[in-house]
Amino acid sequence: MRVKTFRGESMAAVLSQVRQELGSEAVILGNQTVREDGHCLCEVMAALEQPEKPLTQPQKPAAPTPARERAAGPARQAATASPGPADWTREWDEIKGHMLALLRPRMDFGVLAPRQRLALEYLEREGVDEASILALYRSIVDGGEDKVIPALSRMVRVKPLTVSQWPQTAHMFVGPSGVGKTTALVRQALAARREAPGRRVVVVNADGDRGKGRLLLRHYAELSGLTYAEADGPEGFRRLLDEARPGDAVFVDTPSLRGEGAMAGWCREMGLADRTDLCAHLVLSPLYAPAQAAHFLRVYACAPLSSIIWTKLDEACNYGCLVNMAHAASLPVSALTHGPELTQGMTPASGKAVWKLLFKHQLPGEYSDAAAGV
Ligand SMILES: Nc1nc2c(ncn2[C@@H]2O[C@H](COP(=O)(O)OP(=O)(O)OP(=O)(O)O)[C@@H](O)[C@H]2O)c(=O)[nH]1
Ligand SMILES: [Mg+2]
Repeated sequence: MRVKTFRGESMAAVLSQVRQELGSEAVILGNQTVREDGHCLCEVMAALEQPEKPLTQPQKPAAPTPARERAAGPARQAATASPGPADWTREWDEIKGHMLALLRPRMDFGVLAPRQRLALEYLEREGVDEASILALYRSIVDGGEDKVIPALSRMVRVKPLTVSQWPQTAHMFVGPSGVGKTTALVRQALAARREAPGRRVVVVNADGDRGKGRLLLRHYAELSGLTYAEADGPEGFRRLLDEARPGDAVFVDTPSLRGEGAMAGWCREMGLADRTDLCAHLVLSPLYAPAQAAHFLRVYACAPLSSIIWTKLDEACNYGCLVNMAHAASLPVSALTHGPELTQGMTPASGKAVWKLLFKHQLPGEYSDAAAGV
Protein backbone atom coordinates (compact mmCIF):
# COMPACT_ATOMS: atom_id res chain seq x y z
CA MET A 1 0.00 0.00 0.00
CA ARG A 2 1.36 3.41 -0.92
CA VAL A 3 0.37 6.12 1.54
CA LYS A 4 0.92 9.86 1.29
CA THR A 5 -0.11 12.96 3.16
CA PHE A 6 -1.07 15.98 1.07
CA ARG A 7 -1.62 19.57 2.14
CA GLY A 8 -3.20 22.52 0.36
CA GLU A 9 -5.22 25.65 0.87
CA SER A 10 -8.52 24.04 -0.11
CA MET A 11 -9.94 20.54 -0.16
CA ALA A 12 -10.40 20.81 -3.94
CA ALA A 13 -6.70 21.68 -4.43
CA VAL A 14 -5.60 18.78 -2.24
CA LEU A 15 -7.93 16.26 -3.91
CA SER A 16 -6.63 17.31 -7.30
CA GLN A 17 -3.09 16.66 -5.99
CA VAL A 18 -4.19 13.23 -4.73
CA ARG A 19 -5.72 12.33 -8.13
CA GLN A 20 -2.65 13.60 -9.99
CA GLU A 21 -0.22 11.65 -7.75
CA LEU A 22 -2.11 8.46 -6.90
CA GLY A 23 -4.84 8.33 -9.59
CA SER A 24 -8.56 7.73 -9.31
CA GLU A 25 -8.14 4.47 -7.30
CA ALA A 26 -6.77 6.38 -4.30
CA VAL A 27 -8.60 5.95 -1.00
CA ILE A 28 -8.88 8.82 1.49
CA LEU A 29 -7.89 7.56 4.94
CA GLY A 30 -8.50 10.78 6.83
CA ASN A 31 -8.53 14.55 6.64
CA GLN A 32 -8.00 17.41 9.05
CA THR A 33 -7.29 21.12 9.16
CA VAL A 34 -3.79 22.10 10.29
CA ARG A 35 -2.09 25.44 10.90
CA GLU A 36 1.23 26.21 9.25
CA ASP A 37 2.96 29.60 9.44
CA GLY A 38 -0.30 31.15 10.61
CA HIS A 39 -2.29 29.71 7.64
CA CYS A 40 -5.06 27.15 7.85
CA LEU A 41 -4.30 24.23 5.54
CA CYS A 42 -6.31 21.24 4.58
CA GLU A 43 -4.45 17.93 5.13
CA VAL A 44 -5.50 14.63 3.57
CA MET A 45 -3.96 11.22 4.06
CA ALA A 46 -4.54 9.05 0.99
CA ALA A 47 -3.52 5.52 0.07
CA LEU A 48 -3.23 3.43 -3.04
CA GLU A 49 -3.31 -0.36 -2.89
CA GLN A 50 -0.48 -1.49 -5.18
CA PRO A 51 2.72 -3.53 -5.03
CA GLU A 52 5.44 -1.49 -3.36
CA LYS A 53 8.67 -0.49 -5.03
CA PRO A 54 11.51 -2.29 -3.24
CA LEU A 55 12.55 -0.28 -0.18
CA THR A 56 16.18 -1.11 -0.88
CA GLN A 57 16.22 1.22 -3.88
CA PRO A 58 14.97 4.48 -2.46
CA GLN A 59 14.30 7.22 -4.96
CA LYS A 60 15.87 10.53 -4.18
CA PRO A 61 13.18 13.17 -3.85
CA ALA A 62 13.51 15.64 -6.69
CA ALA A 63 15.17 18.83 -5.53
CA PRO A 64 12.57 21.57 -5.25
CA THR A 65 13.29 24.14 -7.95
CA PRO A 66 11.60 27.55 -8.03
CA ALA A 67 9.79 26.49 -11.23
CA ARG A 68 8.54 23.29 -9.60
CA GLU A 69 7.43 25.29 -6.55
CA ARG A 70 5.46 27.65 -8.81
CA ALA A 71 3.90 24.75 -10.75
CA ALA A 72 2.81 23.15 -7.49
CA GLY A 73 0.89 26.29 -6.65
CA PRO A 74 -0.39 26.60 -3.10
CA ALA A 75 -0.73 22.87 -2.62
CA ARG A 76 2.21 21.33 -0.78
CA GLN A 77 3.09 17.74 -0.15
CA ALA A 78 4.04 16.85 3.40
CA ALA A 79 5.51 13.40 2.71
CA THR A 80 8.81 12.33 1.21
CA ALA A 81 8.72 10.19 -1.94
CA SER A 82 10.29 7.02 -0.56
CA PRO A 83 10.24 6.53 3.19
CA GLY A 84 12.48 3.91 4.82
CA PRO A 85 11.19 1.03 6.98
CA ALA A 86 11.04 3.18 10.14
CA ASP A 87 8.94 5.76 8.28
CA TRP A 88 6.62 3.02 7.07
CA THR A 89 6.10 1.79 10.62
CA ARG A 90 5.34 5.34 11.71
CA GLU A 91 3.02 5.89 8.74
CA TRP A 92 1.22 2.65 9.48
CA ASP A 93 0.73 3.73 13.11
CA GLU A 94 -0.67 7.01 11.80
CA ILE A 95 -3.03 5.17 9.46
CA LYS A 96 -4.26 3.00 12.30
CA GLY A 97 -4.78 6.18 14.33
CA HIS A 98 -6.80 7.73 11.48
CA MET A 99 -8.87 4.59 10.97
CA LEU A 100 -9.62 4.36 14.68
CA ALA A 101 -10.50 8.08 14.71
CA LEU A 102 -12.98 7.33 11.91
CA LEU A 103 -14.38 4.36 13.84
CA ARG A 104 -14.56 6.26 17.11
CA PRO A 105 -17.92 7.96 16.34
CA ARG A 106 -19.31 4.43 15.89
CA MET A 107 -18.54 3.75 19.56
CA ASP A 108 -21.50 5.34 21.23
CA PHE A 109 -20.95 4.84 24.95
CA GLY A 110 -24.51 6.15 25.43
CA VAL A 111 -25.92 2.76 24.35
CA LEU A 112 -24.06 0.99 27.18
CA ALA A 113 -25.45 0.25 30.62
CA PRO A 114 -23.91 2.63 33.21
CA ARG A 115 -21.65 -0.08 34.68
CA GLN A 116 -20.40 -1.09 31.22
CA ARG A 117 -19.71 2.53 30.32
CA LEU A 118 -17.89 3.17 33.59
CA ALA A 119 -15.73 0.08 33.07
CA LEU A 120 -14.74 1.09 29.52
CA GLU A 121 -14.06 4.69 30.58
CA TYR A 122 -11.93 3.41 33.44
CA LEU A 123 -9.95 1.15 31.08
CA GLU A 124 -9.36 4.11 28.72
CA ARG A 125 -7.89 6.09 31.63
CA GLU A 126 -5.79 3.07 32.59
CA GLY A 127 -4.04 3.22 29.21
CA VAL A 128 -6.00 0.55 27.33
CA ASP A 129 -5.66 1.48 23.67
CA GLU A 130 -8.47 2.33 21.29
CA ALA A 131 -8.21 -0.95 19.33
CA SER A 132 -8.77 -2.98 22.52
CA ILE A 133 -11.58 -0.69 23.75
CA LEU A 134 -13.27 -1.03 20.35
CA ALA A 135 -13.02 -4.84 20.50
CA LEU A 136 -14.56 -4.82 23.99
CA TYR A 137 -17.29 -2.41 22.90
CA ARG A 138 -18.10 -4.65 19.91
CA SER A 139 -18.37 -7.77 22.07
CA ILE A 140 -20.77 -5.92 24.40
CA VAL A 141 -22.90 -4.26 21.71
CA ASP A 142 -22.77 -6.85 18.88
CA GLY A 143 -22.20 -9.93 21.03
CA GLY A 144 -24.83 -8.93 23.61
CA GLU A 145 -22.27 -9.35 26.40
CA ASP A 146 -23.72 -8.06 29.66
CA LYS A 147 -20.58 -7.78 31.79
CA VAL A 148 -17.18 -6.37 30.79
CA ILE A 149 -15.00 -8.88 32.67
CA PRO A 150 -15.97 -11.99 30.59
CA ALA A 151 -15.22 -10.05 27.38
CA LEU A 152 -11.96 -8.86 28.92
CA SER A 153 -11.12 -12.42 30.04
CA ARG A 154 -11.36 -13.67 26.47
CA MET A 155 -8.97 -10.92 25.41
CA VAL A 156 -6.51 -11.23 28.32
CA ARG A 157 -6.13 -14.99 28.69
CA VAL A 158 -4.05 -16.43 31.52
CA LYS A 159 -2.06 -19.65 31.60
CA PRO A 160 -0.21 -19.87 34.93
CA LEU A 161 3.43 -20.83 34.63
CA THR A 162 3.25 -24.13 36.53
CA VAL A 163 4.49 -27.61 35.66
CA SER A 164 0.97 -28.94 35.16
CA GLN A 165 -0.01 -26.17 32.72
CA TRP A 166 3.33 -26.16 30.87
CA PRO A 167 4.54 -29.73 30.32
CA GLN A 168 7.33 -28.74 27.90
CA THR A 169 10.83 -29.67 29.07
CA ALA A 170 12.50 -26.38 28.16
CA HIS A 171 11.48 -22.77 28.74
CA MET A 172 13.29 -19.85 27.11
CA PHE A 173 13.06 -16.40 28.63
CA VAL A 174 13.29 -13.78 25.90
CA GLY A 175 13.01 -10.01 26.00
CA PRO A 176 14.75 -6.66 26.08
CA SER A 177 17.86 -5.83 28.04
CA GLY A 178 17.37 -5.32 31.77
CA VAL A 179 13.67 -6.23 31.80
CA GLY A 180 14.22 -8.97 34.40
CA LYS A 181 14.77 -12.14 32.32
CA THR A 182 17.50 -13.70 34.47
CA THR A 183 15.71 -12.84 37.73
CA ALA A 184 12.42 -14.32 36.48
CA LEU A 185 14.23 -17.42 35.18
CA VAL A 186 15.95 -18.11 38.52
CA ARG A 187 12.66 -17.59 40.37
CA GLN A 188 10.89 -19.97 38.00
CA ALA A 189 13.65 -22.59 38.28
CA LEU A 190 13.37 -22.48 42.08
CA ALA A 191 9.56 -22.70 41.87
CA ALA A 192 9.81 -25.68 39.48
CA ARG A 193 11.97 -27.51 41.97
CA ARG A 194 9.62 -26.65 44.84
CA GLU A 195 6.68 -27.89 42.76
CA ALA A 196 8.32 -31.25 42.05
CA PRO A 197 11.12 -31.87 44.58
CA GLY A 198 13.80 -34.26 43.40
CA ARG A 199 13.52 -33.33 39.72
CA ARG A 200 16.63 -32.18 37.86
CA VAL A 201 16.38 -28.46 37.13
CA VAL A 202 18.92 -27.04 34.67
CA VAL A 203 19.56 -23.33 34.09
CA VAL A 204 21.24 -22.58 30.77
CA ASN A 205 23.15 -19.46 29.89
CA ALA A 206 22.81 -18.75 26.16
CA ASP A 207 23.80 -15.13 26.59
CA GLY A 208 27.51 -15.81 26.00
CA ASP A 209 28.55 -12.20 25.41
CA ARG A 210 27.16 -10.88 28.67
CA GLY A 211 29.59 -11.72 31.47
CA LYS A 212 27.48 -10.25 34.28
CA GLY A 213 24.30 -12.22 33.55
CA ARG A 214 26.35 -15.38 33.12
CA LEU A 215 28.05 -14.95 36.51
CA LEU A 216 24.73 -14.13 38.15
CA LEU A 217 23.11 -17.27 36.78
CA ARG A 218 26.04 -19.46 37.71
CA HIS A 219 26.14 -17.95 41.20
CA TYR A 220 22.41 -18.56 41.83
CA ALA A 221 22.65 -22.06 40.41
CA GLU A 222 25.51 -22.89 42.81
CA LEU A 223 23.71 -21.34 45.79
CA SER A 224 20.44 -23.12 45.08
CA GLY A 225 21.70 -26.50 43.94
CA LEU A 226 20.47 -26.07 40.37
CA THR A 227 22.44 -27.58 37.49
CA TYR A 228 24.25 -24.91 35.45
CA ALA A 229 24.99 -25.28 31.71
CA GLU A 230 25.98 -23.11 28.75
CA ALA A 231 24.97 -23.30 25.10
CA ASP A 232 25.96 -21.04 22.26
CA GLY A 233 25.12 -23.01 19.13
CA PRO A 234 22.80 -25.65 17.64
CA GLU A 235 25.04 -28.53 18.73
CA GLY A 236 25.05 -27.42 22.38
CA PHE A 237 21.28 -26.93 22.45
CA ARG A 238 20.60 -30.23 20.70
CA ARG A 239 22.72 -32.09 23.23
CA LEU A 240 21.11 -30.35 26.21
CA LEU A 241 17.55 -30.93 25.06
CA ASP A 242 18.04 -34.46 23.70
CA GLU A 243 19.78 -35.54 26.88
CA ALA A 244 17.01 -34.18 29.16
CA ARG A 245 15.20 -37.01 30.92
CA PRO A 246 11.42 -37.11 31.41
CA GLY A 247 10.53 -34.78 34.28
CA ASP A 248 13.64 -32.59 33.89
CA ALA A 249 13.08 -28.86 33.59
CA VAL A 250 15.45 -26.72 31.51
CA PHE A 251 15.38 -22.91 31.71
CA VAL A 252 17.25 -20.97 29.02
CA ASP A 253 18.45 -17.37 29.53
CA THR A 254 18.72 -15.70 26.11
CA PRO A 255 20.50 -12.53 24.95
CA SER A 256 18.58 -9.33 24.28
CA LEU A 257 18.43 -8.72 20.52
CA ARG A 258 17.87 -5.84 18.12
CA GLY A 259 15.81 -5.54 14.96
CA GLU A 260 12.41 -6.84 13.95
CA GLY A 261 12.35 -10.60 13.49
CA ALA A 262 15.67 -10.97 15.35
CA MET A 263 14.47 -13.69 17.77
CA ALA A 264 13.03 -15.83 14.97
CA GLY A 265 16.43 -15.63 13.25
CA TRP A 266 18.26 -16.51 16.48
CA CYS A 267 16.01 -19.56 17.04
CA ARG A 268 16.72 -20.78 13.50
CA GLU A 269 20.45 -20.24 14.02
CA MET A 270 20.37 -22.24 17.27
CA GLY A 271 18.25 -25.05 15.77
CA LEU A 272 15.36 -24.22 18.14
CA ALA A 273 12.66 -23.05 15.73
CA ASP A 274 10.88 -26.39 15.31
CA ARG A 275 11.40 -28.08 18.67
CA THR A 276 8.14 -29.13 20.28
CA ASP A 277 9.75 -29.73 23.69
CA LEU A 278 10.53 -26.02 24.06
CA CYS A 279 8.45 -22.90 24.60
CA ALA A 280 9.44 -19.25 24.92
CA HIS A 281 8.09 -16.58 27.26
CA LEU A 282 8.34 -12.91 26.34
CA VAL A 283 9.42 -10.94 29.40
CA LEU A 284 7.96 -7.41 29.28
CA SER A 285 7.30 -4.58 31.69
CA PRO A 286 4.49 -1.99 31.81
CA LEU A 287 7.25 0.61 32.17
CA TYR A 288 7.70 0.62 28.38
CA ALA A 289 5.77 3.12 26.26
CA PRO A 290 3.09 1.51 24.04
CA ALA A 291 5.11 1.91 20.82
CA GLN A 292 8.17 0.39 22.52
CA ALA A 293 6.23 -2.63 23.81
CA ALA A 294 4.72 -3.18 20.34
CA HIS A 295 8.22 -2.95 18.85
CA PHE A 296 9.55 -5.60 21.27
CA LEU A 297 6.74 -7.89 20.19
CA ARG A 298 8.02 -7.64 16.62
CA VAL A 299 11.64 -8.17 17.71
CA TYR A 300 10.92 -11.25 19.86
CA ALA A 301 8.12 -12.91 17.84
CA CYS A 302 9.28 -16.49 17.10
CA ALA A 303 7.80 -19.94 16.58
CA PRO A 304 8.12 -21.14 20.22
CA LEU A 305 6.73 -17.89 21.71
CA SER A 306 3.83 -18.94 23.95
CA SER A 307 3.23 -16.42 26.73
CA ILE A 308 4.03 -13.04 28.26
CA ILE A 309 5.63 -12.65 31.69
CA TRP A 310 5.05 -9.15 33.12
CA THR A 311 7.85 -7.79 35.32
CA LYS A 312 8.46 -4.73 37.49
CA LEU A 313 4.74 -4.35 38.16
CA ASP A 314 5.69 -2.75 41.48
CA GLU A 315 7.26 0.17 39.59
CA ALA A 316 4.39 0.82 37.16
CA CYS A 317 1.69 3.48 37.49
CA ASN A 318 -0.94 1.77 35.33
CA TYR A 319 -1.56 -1.60 33.71
CA GLY A 320 -3.51 -0.98 30.49
CA CYS A 321 -0.59 -2.47 28.55
CA LEU A 322 -1.50 -5.96 29.84
CA VAL A 323 -4.73 -5.67 27.85
CA ASN A 324 -3.09 -4.00 24.83
CA MET A 325 -0.35 -6.60 24.44
CA ALA A 326 -2.67 -9.56 25.05
CA HIS A 327 -4.95 -8.18 22.34
CA ALA A 328 -2.12 -7.40 19.91
CA ALA A 329 -0.17 -10.63 20.46
CA SER A 330 -2.93 -13.15 21.27
CA LEU A 331 -0.63 -14.61 23.92
CA PRO A 332 -1.69 -15.57 27.45
CA VAL A 333 -0.12 -14.00 30.52
CA SER A 334 1.84 -16.69 32.38
CA ALA A 335 3.49 -14.94 35.34
CA LEU A 336 3.72 -11.62 37.17
CA THR A 337 6.77 -10.26 38.99
CA HIS A 338 6.34 -7.48 41.52
CA GLY A 339 9.58 -6.88 43.38
CA PRO A 340 13.31 -7.52 43.18
CA GLU A 341 13.38 -10.14 45.97
CA LEU A 342 14.04 -13.61 44.57
CA THR A 343 12.06 -15.40 47.25
CA GLN A 344 8.67 -13.67 46.98
CA GLY A 345 8.50 -11.48 43.92
CA MET A 346 6.90 -13.76 41.31
CA THR A 347 3.38 -15.25 41.04
CA PRO A 348 1.92 -17.52 38.37
CA ALA A 349 -0.73 -15.47 36.52
CA SER A 350 -4.38 -15.77 37.46
CA GLY A 351 -7.49 -13.91 36.33
CA LYS A 352 -7.90 -12.61 39.85
CA ALA A 353 -4.35 -11.22 39.97
CA VAL A 354 -4.75 -9.50 36.58
CA TRP A 355 -8.10 -7.89 37.47
CA LYS A 356 -6.82 -6.73 40.88
CA LEU A 357 -3.86 -5.11 39.14
CA LEU A 358 -5.93 -3.50 36.43
CA PHE A 359 -8.91 -2.31 38.47
CA LYS A 360 -7.42 -1.84 41.96
CA HIS A 361 -3.67 -1.42 41.39
CA GLN A 362 -3.15 -4.20 43.91
CA LEU A 363 0.03 -6.23 43.45
CA PRO A 364 -0.09 -10.03 43.82
CA GLY A 365 2.19 -9.76 46.88
CA GLU A 366 -0.34 -7.55 48.68
CA TYR A 367 -3.02 -10.19 49.28
CA SER A 368 -3.12 -13.95 49.69
CA ASP A 369 -4.09 -16.56 47.06
CA ALA A 370 -3.11 -14.33 44.09
CA ALA A 371 -2.42 -17.44 42.05
CA ALA A 372 -5.91 -18.81 42.71
CA GLY A 373 -9.08 -18.12 40.80
CA VAL A 374 -7.71 -18.55 37.29
N1 LIG B 1 11.44 -3.64 41.24
C1 LIG B 1 11.65 -4.74 40.53
N2 LIG B 1 12.86 -5.01 40.08
C2 LIG B 1 13.04 -6.14 39.34
C3 LIG B 1 11.97 -7.01 39.04
N3 LIG B 1 12.45 -8.03 38.27
C4 LIG B 1 13.77 -7.79 38.11
N4 LIG B 1 14.13 -6.65 38.76
C5 LIG B 1 15.45 -6.03 38.81
O1 LIG B 1 15.79 -5.59 37.49
C6 LIG B 1 17.20 -5.65 37.29
C7 LIG B 1 17.51 -6.39 36.01
O2 LIG B 1 17.13 -7.72 36.15
P1 LIG B 1 17.79 -8.91 35.29
O3 LIG B 1 17.08 -10.16 35.68
O4 LIG B 1 19.27 -8.88 35.42
O5 LIG B 1 17.37 -8.45 33.84
P2 LIG B 1 17.78 -9.12 32.44
O6 LIG B 1 16.62 -8.95 31.54
O7 LIG B 1 18.28 -10.49 32.67
O8 LIG B 1 18.96 -8.15 32.02
P3 LIG B 1 20.10 -8.41 30.89
O9 LIG B 1 20.61 -9.81 31.08
O10 LIG B 1 21.12 -7.36 31.22
O11 LIG B 1 19.45 -8.19 29.58
C8 LIG B 1 17.77 -6.33 38.53
O12 LIG B 1 18.28 -5.33 39.38
C9 LIG B 1 16.56 -7.01 39.17
O13 LIG B 1 16.67 -7.10 40.58
C10 LIG B 1 10.65 -6.69 39.53
O14 LIG B 1 9.64 -7.36 39.31
N5 LIG B 1 10.56 -5.54 40.27
MG1 LIG C 1 20.15 -11.37 32.22
